[in-house]
Amino acid sequence: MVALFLSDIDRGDWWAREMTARLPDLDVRVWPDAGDLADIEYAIVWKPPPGLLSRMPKLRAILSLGAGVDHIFADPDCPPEVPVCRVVDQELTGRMTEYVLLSVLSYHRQVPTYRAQQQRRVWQHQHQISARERSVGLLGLGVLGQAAATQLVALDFTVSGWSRGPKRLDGVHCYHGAEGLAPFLAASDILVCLLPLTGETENILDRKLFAQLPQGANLINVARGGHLVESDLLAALESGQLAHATLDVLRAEPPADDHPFWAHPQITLTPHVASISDPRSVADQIAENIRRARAGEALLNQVDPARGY
Ligand code: NDP
Ligand code: OXD
Repeated sequence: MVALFLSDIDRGDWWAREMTARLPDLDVRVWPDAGDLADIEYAIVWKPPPGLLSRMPKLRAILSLGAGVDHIFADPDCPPEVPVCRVVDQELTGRMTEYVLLSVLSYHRQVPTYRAQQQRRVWQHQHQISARERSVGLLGLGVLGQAAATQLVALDFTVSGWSRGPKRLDGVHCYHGAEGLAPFLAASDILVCLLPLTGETENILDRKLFAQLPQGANLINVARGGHLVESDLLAALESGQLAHATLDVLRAEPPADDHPFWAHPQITLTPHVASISDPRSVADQIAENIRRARAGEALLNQVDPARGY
């Protein structure tokens, strides 16, 4: 039983240890030491180089190292007959919820304004509204969007969410589909993007969308850089349509040295760390999927390639 582990951001030795602790007969080869690709039955991957997966004739499952699978479907030669599974994990969900709460609370309590004041040596109160008066909109009400929404409701924010299909969630104003987008945006002082990157959602964070938010809204993008039209964000910050943006993900990671986001006073960047998969918990479901694939059982968290998530 042979698995390939491939990621340029995760520690291969740690993952291999966690996998063989769960499946002692698994031969885990850490890329680029793959040996003969014809041996590989399971690919545990983050951003596999295009064309590589199609060179593994015995491949039985492609196991994403993250919740998103856009990095797999970006490969036009990804073998269509091989199931693709994503990560759904309590630890990963908890970390994302922490990041969203941190960023929302920072906007709610006007941290960017006070930081700017400090730089100018200004000691001045700003009027503070209550959480109930602050509306937070979540683009995407899946595993991560729902978890964040629940905690924001618990903090008494006014919370809305937007999804593809209809949803009912306690305390959350739920909108869906193209017709639900405009009323959802109009009710989002703070907009959090937690959508998967698909053909339908690419470039969704654009000038047209920003114009439908309340003036001076804040943006938190923790989904994918491909959702954001970067030049439209710069224009919206310049015009005051948006006050500030927190970006954990970018189209090119890391951005070029001369990228305007690095030094922009209204942009906070983090290096794609909102929620990193921890092998100590995520290896359980990857091992379970390998066991299931061997036994011919249905896999956990298999995605629909037609939907792209
Ligand atoms: P899910 O698949 O559970 O949820 C996706 C949500 O997006 C669903 O509510 C879905 O609607 C909605 N959606 C998808 N397409 C559309 C559309 N065209 N219009 C409206 N709504 C749509 O994903 P997760 O919550 O687990 O993860 C979301 C994303 O977060 C991942 O794909 C990944 O890119 C990103 N991520 C980023 C991390 C980071 O560290 N920055 C870490 C982990 C994930 P419906 O419910 O109707 O299907
Ligand atoms: C993920 C990510 O998709 O870390 O899990 O971006």
